[in-house]
Amino acid sequence: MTHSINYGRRQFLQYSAFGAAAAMFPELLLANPKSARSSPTPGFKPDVEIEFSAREVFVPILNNGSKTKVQKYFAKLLKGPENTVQSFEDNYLGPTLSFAKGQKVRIYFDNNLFEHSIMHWHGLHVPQKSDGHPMYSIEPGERFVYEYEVLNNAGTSFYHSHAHNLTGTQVYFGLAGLLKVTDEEEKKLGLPTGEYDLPLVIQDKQFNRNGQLQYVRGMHDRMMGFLGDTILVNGKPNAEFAVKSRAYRFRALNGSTSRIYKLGWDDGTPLTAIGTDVSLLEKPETKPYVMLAPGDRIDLWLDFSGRPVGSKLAMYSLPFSGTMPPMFERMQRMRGGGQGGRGMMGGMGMMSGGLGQGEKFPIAIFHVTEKVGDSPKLPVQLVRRQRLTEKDVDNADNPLPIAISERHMRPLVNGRPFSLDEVMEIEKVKVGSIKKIKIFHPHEEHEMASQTSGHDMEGMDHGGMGGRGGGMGMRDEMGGGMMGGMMMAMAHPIHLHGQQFQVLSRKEGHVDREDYETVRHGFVDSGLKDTVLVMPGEEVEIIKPFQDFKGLYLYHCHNLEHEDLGMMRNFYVH
Ligand SMILES: [Cu+2]
Repeated sequence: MTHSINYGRRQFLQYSAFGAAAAMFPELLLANPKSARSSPTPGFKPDVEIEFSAREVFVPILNNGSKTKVQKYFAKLLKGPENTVQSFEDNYLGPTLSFAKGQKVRIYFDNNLFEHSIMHWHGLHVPQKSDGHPMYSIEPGERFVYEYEVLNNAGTSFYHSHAHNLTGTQVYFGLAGLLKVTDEEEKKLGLPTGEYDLPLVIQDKQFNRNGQLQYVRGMHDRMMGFLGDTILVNGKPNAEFAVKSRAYRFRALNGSTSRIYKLGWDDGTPLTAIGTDVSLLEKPETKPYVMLAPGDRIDLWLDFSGRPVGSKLAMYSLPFSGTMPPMFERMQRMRGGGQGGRGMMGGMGMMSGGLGQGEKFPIAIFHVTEKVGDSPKLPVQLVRRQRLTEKDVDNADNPLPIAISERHMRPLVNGRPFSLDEVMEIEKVKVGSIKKIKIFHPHEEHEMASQTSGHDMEGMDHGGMGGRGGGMGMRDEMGGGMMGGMMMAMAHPIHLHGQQFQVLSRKEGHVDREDYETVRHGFVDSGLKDTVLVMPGEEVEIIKPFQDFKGLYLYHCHNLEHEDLGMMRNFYVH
């Protein structure tokens, strides 16, 4: 028993003691949420107006003549600068949007799917009604109108489906696209633009023999997360970029539902990050590799200056371990791994694909095809940010909890499953405040169950797993649904809607030292973020402002299978 475990448990009991029974907020449930926004606000004068629709189409993804059924966002620019919408033919990815800070944006979303849907602006700080909360999911044939001012600084965000219970499915089948924000501060830096500013949207898919997408096949896939065996970059397999001998900005987005990437060059050359999630960094950071969890973005400065024409560099997802339960990782190794490989476990239908979490595989090849004389220089200083400290928060000694636990094979946050409009005391936040939030894993669940039964914390009735390695035997993995504790032994990318946060501290959990060493140097925690990867047992403290807007803002696991299982809650900003 380590100090950190005791600490986590004590904290959790403390929270549950003052946590009142979950309360419903009828005033939040609008008389009819679906009609919340079906027409534009007369007083809102947009600089940019875009008509979005989502529908099923067939596009060529694999280079074998087949076409794959996908769900795709289409966009038509009604008003605004011409470069606002960049669409892709023959691709399932939604158009890349380019917004400028200060622009007022109105978006019409027409749902032409055969199921409900709603769009979420991941990373943007927007009013609650325009955030794409699943309570606003609209039915086929319906329209939703978003209106917001771009408050964000320059950075890389994205947009994707946040449909109630269908987020993972719809994102997997294609409903996502990149969103860039520019501002004056960024323009002065002379960073690469135009053809030298490229997306690197990374996703893993599973295709059947007919070239059709396959998604989760059962509870195991949902719990452990879906892993496809085909890696797509910008919607295509076997990605290769023809580049000139100069510097580029690549905006890497992990658009996978569950796969974590560890980006690095095959030859050991370090990587330089200039931005994370929603914002540029204060200074470039050079890392041996960078970790990219589902929902994360990292802006990379890739400099091919001095590389001879004809040279090729391979970017890989490098091997790592410790993000999955040890038994799961052992089975992956037993299976033999390798892209497309299917061993014992694959044959038993235990794994979603032939490519395990943390295995090494290529992401993209960069082929230097042209020599050019000049290249922009990497700025020493990027942007100036006022870093928030514990002095800025009003709850330094009493952080808001985000506790990761599970019950009956369902992952939970703060002990409760998702509910569209339910808020606990600990989830109420005064608008304008700046809060410290602690993301952690409570332990000794059975004890907590006895002490919190009848209160608002569920999910503590899986006895004695103690997380990673503690009594997790073959029986848990293999024996008919006895997978209790597995969620606690997994890494979870925790995403908070609304305003961006900064990471204050990480306290290592119970991941083996050797395993943690395979990921440790890849966290870029210095920038403003909206998603943070929390390793098993790890305690991550963040500082998040809740300014400008009232209403319900989600916080959830961005492992989208977990999200759809209900690993999501609301903060009520009031
Ligand atoms: Cu999760």
